Amino acid sequence: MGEAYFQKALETMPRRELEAIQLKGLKKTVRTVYDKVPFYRKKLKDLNIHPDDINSLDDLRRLPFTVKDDLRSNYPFGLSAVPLNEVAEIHASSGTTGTPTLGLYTLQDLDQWGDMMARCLVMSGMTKNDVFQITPTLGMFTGGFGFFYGARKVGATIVPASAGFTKRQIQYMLDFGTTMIAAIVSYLLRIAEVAAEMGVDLAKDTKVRKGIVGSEMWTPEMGKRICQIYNMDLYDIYGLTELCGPGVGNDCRIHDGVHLWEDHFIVEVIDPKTGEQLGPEEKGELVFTTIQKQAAPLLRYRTRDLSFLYDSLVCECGRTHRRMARIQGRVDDMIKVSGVNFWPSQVESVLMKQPEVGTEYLITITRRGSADHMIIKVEAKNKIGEDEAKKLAAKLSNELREVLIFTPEVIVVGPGELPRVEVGKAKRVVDERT
Ligand code: DLL
Repeated sequence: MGEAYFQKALETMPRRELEAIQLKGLKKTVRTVYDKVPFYRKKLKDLNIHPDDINSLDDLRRLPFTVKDDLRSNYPFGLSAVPLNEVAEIHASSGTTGTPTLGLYTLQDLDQWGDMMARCLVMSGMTKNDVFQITPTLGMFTGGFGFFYGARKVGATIVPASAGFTKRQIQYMLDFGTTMIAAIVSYLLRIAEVAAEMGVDLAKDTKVRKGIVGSEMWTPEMGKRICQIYNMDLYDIYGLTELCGPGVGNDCRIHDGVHLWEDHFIVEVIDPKTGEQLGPEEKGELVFTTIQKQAAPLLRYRTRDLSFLYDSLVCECGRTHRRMARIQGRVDDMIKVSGVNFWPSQVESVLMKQPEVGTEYLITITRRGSADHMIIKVEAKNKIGEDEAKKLAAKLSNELREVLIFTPEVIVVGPGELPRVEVGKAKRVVDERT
């Protein structure tokens, strides 16, 4: 059987055609926001840019950035380009503090979101024959609905379980014969624990063989563990509320980078400090310009997410849309301890390589006197004695020093001792210095 696509012509279109779509969409978007969104009109006028000045994709560089605070200060509808009676649905970011950032959609936006999601799901192996369990919340969070709209288009059997009630989730999997599951990454670990308590072996007793996950950073090492527990293939789906929700991109069966839907977004990578555009393979902050959205188009939206674009424009799967490396962290996640900068993903990679270690960890940064101090609490995979725990902690501390350059304090605790998250994203870093 050949490669399956949801929209073959669009997913495999020659780059030249793709770029023509991008230029047309860019011109239209700049024209729309200039005419309809006072915030952008002012910004463009201040920079002396008129929509007629956009003649090539290179002109993108001249456009102003949009940042999260612009969305907050224009909350709720200040950046909308359509009247409220054309907004068909509203979603909000999952953050628990501050003004939420919104996702606004016209009916056409919803339809296109469904298409992008369907492309991602088919890319992750979904067919009409799948029983698809959606474990992210179906509510203000974009996760649940995104998967729902996509799966509807593919025609799979949907189990819209939504978040939480883990025992019940597992029962649904068994009763309905779930074959594919969507989740926030850390929730698959929670399911695995509860399944073990219930005496359910996910690999043997369920039919779940495909997973599609995102919404938080995860390392390949963590992915490997999840695949083993479930005996499944795991796909990485990327997205954010401001752009549409999940479905901005997805990795294909080759599992080498996330294809970004370039007929809907123009992607750039910039140096987060200077705002300068970076080249392929250079790591920096992802910036997206929407080129099809009606309700809330965005120019050069700074995501704070860190990654790099692949140089190569060809992929064995036949898709021509550019790939990015999996998300490596967020600009704001970078932690500075005793003058050394690092990302939590570096810690996760080291921990998950150790077979004696479980999947839960918590990084706490405090001050001891005037110095920074980092404590990493990590669960052992199996019950562990005091001496053994100390030995393992010393080993981990040594391994971590190799990547962090300083020596963190490591405390190994027993399985199940660290707090769990049932609904929403895991919190793995606590900075007590601020
Ligand atoms: O988390 C949308 C989503 C739902 C994506 C379900 C995938 C699956 P927000 O709550 O607005 O939207 O959070 C967006 O989550 O800027 C990234 O920092 C992070 N993120 C999303 N997908 C991934 C991923 C949803 N695959 C923020 N890998 C983004 C790493 C991800 N981080």
